[in-house]
Amino acid sequence: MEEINLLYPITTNTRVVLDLDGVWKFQVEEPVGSITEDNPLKTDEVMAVPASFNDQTDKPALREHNGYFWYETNFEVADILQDQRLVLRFGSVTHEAWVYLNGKKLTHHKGGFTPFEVEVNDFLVPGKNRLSVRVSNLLDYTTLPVGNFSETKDENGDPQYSVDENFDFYNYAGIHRPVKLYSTPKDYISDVTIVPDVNLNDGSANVNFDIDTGGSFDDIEIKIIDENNNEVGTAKGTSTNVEINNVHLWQPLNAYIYTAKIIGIKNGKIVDTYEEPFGVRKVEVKSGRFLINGEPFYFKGFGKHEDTYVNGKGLNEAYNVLDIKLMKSMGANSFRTSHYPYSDEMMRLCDREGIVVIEETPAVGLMVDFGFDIANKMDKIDEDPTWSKLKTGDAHRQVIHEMIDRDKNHACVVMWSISNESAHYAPGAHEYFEPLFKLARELDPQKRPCTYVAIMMTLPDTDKCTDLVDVISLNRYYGWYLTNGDLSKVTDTVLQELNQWQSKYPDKPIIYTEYGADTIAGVHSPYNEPFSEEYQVEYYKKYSTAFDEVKNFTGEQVWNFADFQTKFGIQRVQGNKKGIFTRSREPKMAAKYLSDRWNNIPNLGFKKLK
Ligand code: BDP
Repeated sequence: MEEINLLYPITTNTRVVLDLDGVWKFQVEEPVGSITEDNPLKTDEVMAVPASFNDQTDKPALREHNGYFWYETNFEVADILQDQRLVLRFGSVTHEAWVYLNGKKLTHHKGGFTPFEVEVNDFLVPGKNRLSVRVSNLLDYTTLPVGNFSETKDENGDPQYSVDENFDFYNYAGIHRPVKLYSTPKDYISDVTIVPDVNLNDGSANVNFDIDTGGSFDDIEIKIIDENNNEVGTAKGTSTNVEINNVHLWQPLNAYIYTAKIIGIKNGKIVDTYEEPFGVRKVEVKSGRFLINGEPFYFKGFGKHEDTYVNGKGLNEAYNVLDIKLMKSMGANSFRTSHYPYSDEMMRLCDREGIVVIEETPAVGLMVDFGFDIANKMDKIDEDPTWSKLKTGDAHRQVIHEMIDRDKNHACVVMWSISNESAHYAPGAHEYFEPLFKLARELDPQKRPCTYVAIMMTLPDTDKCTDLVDVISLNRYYGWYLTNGDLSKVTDTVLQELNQWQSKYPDKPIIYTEYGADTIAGVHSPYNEPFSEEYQVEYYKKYSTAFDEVKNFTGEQVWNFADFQTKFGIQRVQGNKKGIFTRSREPKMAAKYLSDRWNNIPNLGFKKLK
């Protein structure tokens, strides 16, 4: 299968990175077809990049716009870079982008949560260059995430689009992640694949390197540098191994990062260098346990969102840093990138901070008529038409490919989640998912475990796909969407279901990837009423009691880390309020409860292998 090269742009002694972020011109394309790449945008409207456009305005019509819109900036390239290979890279544009330079088409990319890049040398002109990006935020039954799309005509006959999110987060859009122009020499390192093989008995590791290049080199040299800047191994060649003795393992919350310095040599001279940070660790699923470096790991943490005030889903590094500190102080060790791959920057941060990540594709909403009426859905699962209606296969294959290619070297990523809450119980589910799991396993050089995240209708006797997963991941809302206000039976229900899964699949670890209750910060109740902070605490207590009794239960990730924005709806008051923190990261009472619990559960060795 064709490889996608998505090395993160960095500066080295042979590479320069220019930052094109800032305030760009912005214009909505209304009517459709009224703007083309030929002329500069005629607008006074501006938007900050990277960020969602939606919350950078006081105008409701702009915030809720569905359709096409344009961004534009100008830049000049220094003369000293003219003989270099110049690449324009977008960290992500949500959801579809057509990119033009000086009115000429550079590239097109569909999929809002993965990077893409293009060489621009042949398109540059002397002086100012006009970079324009046409973006669409439309979603339908072919895209990931899945949207309910409809089109009408206005009084002039022009199309008006509407997208109803088939999922529970606001459809933020725009240029969400950094835009960089970077240089490489004409002969360059184009990709690095690192696969550590740890020998836990003698404390050594054999690290395999595959280096791809563009142009040509006489030699490739690899140097492994430790955290004290000492060289601890070297090798030559594009496909080679380096042995590290007395290896420092990358451990949850105790990261150790080596740097692989890749050097491309031609005619006796260094032509290109690239540096890839990596951790050495072993991940396995065995006898109902999730092992990291040979020891049973217990996931403690959260489902999250990329979601902050004003930035929307745009990169917000200060929030990323704060979020990880808050997680650590609570004794959490992990999160899931619900419901799409997060930024390169977040993944690099998690590597360094020792945060364990379950990385998820944007396959969310793969269930026709998504809604919160679980009880009603449960009665109709055999008639669910999802897999005959959705046409998401191509997008799904593409994003699995892009996600794994981008993040294959990250020590923090220990498992891929192929989808969130799809109709895994419906006719046709297995046929849809089997090839996707096969693809992910083929593409991942580190052969990480794979899972999907199961909605409440996916039960031991209704699920059609559990044979495909290494780990059973469950989202459960007993005491919230079912029996709201009555927590009396939650522990028993949870326990009973977990025991059923365990006896049916005794070798598969089970984790909860979501469970939660909407909670309005500051609402209190002596009767533990729903929406009060007390109810949220009681809710979590009931689940904890059940979890501790199940041998193969190896992780709890609560829903959600923080309150987040959603579409409008009678079940949502300014968004989803299941956060343990508010949207501005103030803790609710449950933060204290979970922090007391998690700080007393070790990351490794909690539920020992017998
Ligand atoms: C699940 C989804 C998640 C929602 C959550 C909820 O996986 O995206 O936000 O429930 O309803 O359906 O709060």
